[in-house]
Amino acid sequence: MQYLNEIKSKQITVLGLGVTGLGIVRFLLSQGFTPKVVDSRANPPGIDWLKEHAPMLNTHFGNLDDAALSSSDIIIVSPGLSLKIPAIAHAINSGVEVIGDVELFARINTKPVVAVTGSNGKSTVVTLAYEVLKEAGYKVALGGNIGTAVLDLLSDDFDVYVLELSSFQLDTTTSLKPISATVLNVSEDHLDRYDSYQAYIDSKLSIYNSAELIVVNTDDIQTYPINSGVTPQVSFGAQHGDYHLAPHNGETHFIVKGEAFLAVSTLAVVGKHNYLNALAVMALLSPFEVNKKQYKNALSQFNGLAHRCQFVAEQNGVKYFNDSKATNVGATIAAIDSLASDGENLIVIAGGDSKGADLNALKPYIKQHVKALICFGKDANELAAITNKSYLTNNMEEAVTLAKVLSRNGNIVLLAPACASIDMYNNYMQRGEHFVECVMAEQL
Ligand code: UMA
Ligand code: ADP
Repeated sequence: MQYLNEIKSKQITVLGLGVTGLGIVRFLLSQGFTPKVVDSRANPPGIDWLKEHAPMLNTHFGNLDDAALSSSDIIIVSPGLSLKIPAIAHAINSGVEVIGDVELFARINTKPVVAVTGSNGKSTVVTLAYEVLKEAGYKVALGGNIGTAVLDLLSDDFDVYVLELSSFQLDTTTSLKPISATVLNVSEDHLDRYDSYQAYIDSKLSIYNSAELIVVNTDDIQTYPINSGVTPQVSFGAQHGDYHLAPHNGETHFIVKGEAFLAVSTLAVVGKHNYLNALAVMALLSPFEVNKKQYKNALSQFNGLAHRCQFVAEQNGVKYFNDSKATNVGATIAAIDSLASDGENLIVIAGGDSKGADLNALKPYIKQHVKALICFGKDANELAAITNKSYLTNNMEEAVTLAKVLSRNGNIVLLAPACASIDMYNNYMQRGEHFVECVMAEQL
């Protein structure tokens, strides 16, 4: 913790008091620091914790322009805040060092880190990697964008950290040296925060800076580092790469460096995207000692995460799936791809805040596999305009009722919004739970 000694006398501001901010405050307090705590909201989520556990800290809740940010030496900023916010940009221009919680973690941590970013599949991959490492006997910590602030995890007890990193977190991180790192895939997301799609991609690719092993996706050229350099690379992909899929003894297998390793049916979760996620895990964990039996156990016990293509119920021969976590176009395409069968068997419920994405990429998938696209939420009109199979509704209740009317025996009703939920819900979990409630409500 030598770095902490170096900054003992510095004026530190924790900017943002959500999950990340609380993690930073707790960590700094445990190390004897008394940071100033700032949030632009009058009542930030962590305010009650702070009042109870650290009432002595200097705070400012409200307009950031009045927070005197430029008088700090170091600001540790939460990922939900853009560095372009004028008060933050002004502080940076005044010479204040602005870093994220992952950067502070990286400056202190001495244990190996497996780092995962990408537009889709991050939480699935980090959770499966965590389960595999645990099965292999490692003491492993799982955190980052998946929901646990990294500084809440810092401890000598762990052998390895598996971290999900968002582009927002990568934007404020420069010192991380992962033992292995991947950009799983890239498709449009968060364009309300970046100046261009390329800026978003560049942010993702920064995960490779200083990585010891780079894991790329042969199906997505955008996941390759811009400067290939000398860092060792391994690859995964559906048909090509060190880790790929191929038939063996009449069944599709995970192929590891030319050898059939395990049948894909070993994995409890289905869908081609999940087979790719499992390949990514194998590539990322190649620096670790994990045998076939340990993989078999972990893969067969992994039932997937809630709100990701989750089966809800079957009613009158119609199956209902909740993929509320499909908050961008790429995830909705993956869900349609993995649930579609011959003909237009899907009724898709979608909409919300598209975050500035181009929704047209959905068109061929809707054309081929979707019987009806039921839209609601902020960008419903824009979404409905991509096909003549669309219906506009006002809310989830209306959307599910209409789906029940339109569906026939053998159809699948899929909530896969291609949009964020924040226009109508607190988060994607609440949206998914509401969908399940509506599905289970009085049957037609
Ligand atoms: N906010 C303010 N004023 C402030 C601080 C925050 O208005 O002063 C707003 C932000 O604009 C944002 C919200 O509060 O709308 C939450 O921001 P935050 O930075 O306080 O978020 P945390 O609670 O710290 O949670 C963050 C991640 N959230 C974001 O990046 C928006 C969580 O990922 C992550 O689990 C957590 O840190 C721990 O690492 C969530 C997420 O939605 C799941 N991530 C995005 C995604 O996956 O697409 C990137
Ligand atoms: P993230 O943490 O990147 O949001 P999740 O594992 O939570 O990823 O999955 C988010 C959404 O993306 C879900 O709708 C899921 O079905 C879909 N998904 C999961 N893996 C992939 C993948 N490899 N490619 C495309 N979509 C995926």
